[in-house]
Amino acid sequence: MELIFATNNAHKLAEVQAVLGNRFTLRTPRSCGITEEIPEEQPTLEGNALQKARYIHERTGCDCFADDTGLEVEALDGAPGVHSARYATDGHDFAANNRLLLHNLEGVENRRARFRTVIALILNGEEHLFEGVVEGHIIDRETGDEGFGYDPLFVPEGGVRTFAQMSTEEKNAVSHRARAVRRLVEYLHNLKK
Ligand code: ITT
Repeated sequence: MELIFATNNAHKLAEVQAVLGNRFTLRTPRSCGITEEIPEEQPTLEGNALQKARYIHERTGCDCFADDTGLEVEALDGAPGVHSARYATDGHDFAANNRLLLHNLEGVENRRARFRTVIALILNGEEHLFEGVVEGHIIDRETGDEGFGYDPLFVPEGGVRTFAQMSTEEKNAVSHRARAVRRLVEYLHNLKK
């Protein structure tokens, strides 16, 4: 089965392709001639995931899905949340975002946080949402070189290493995104039965 994954984030693409294996062929917006940044202007992850998927569907007519993800920190009332990409600056400046997060958590004892992914699928013109969550905590300095975004600061529940100290396979065993993708796959498999 072929699906367009409405993302410009190469890290996400690699993670999702690793969960899907060779049962699904993922196409990128770029491979369909869509090179501009896909708009995400909604106040919720659900709204943004739908906006991104609709943007691609309207332009291609193809089955597609999008992922919107936020890091929700308990002591910061759920921030950066839907603003995770643009927490510190207008762009996707991972280092600046991480610095600001550490600054805002200085002296804060409660380090609990979670990643939440919402996937919006448009299949035969119908919209479906899937969610994946991983609980964990924020450590006090960046650790590890793998992954992207807030990975060097996030340790999933029950572990001692950050996502940035894990291989894609290890991150996918517990991550928010992999959980949402597995729900998507389960849905698609059940359709075929
Ligand atoms: P697309 O919209 O093109 O898919 P994006 O990078 O803008 O890519 P999101 O809006 O979903 O993706 O993600 C917002 C930010 O949250 C992202 O820029 C990262 O800083 C962070 N983020 C998302 N998923 C993450 C993950 O698995 N690990 C660490 N940080 C993540």
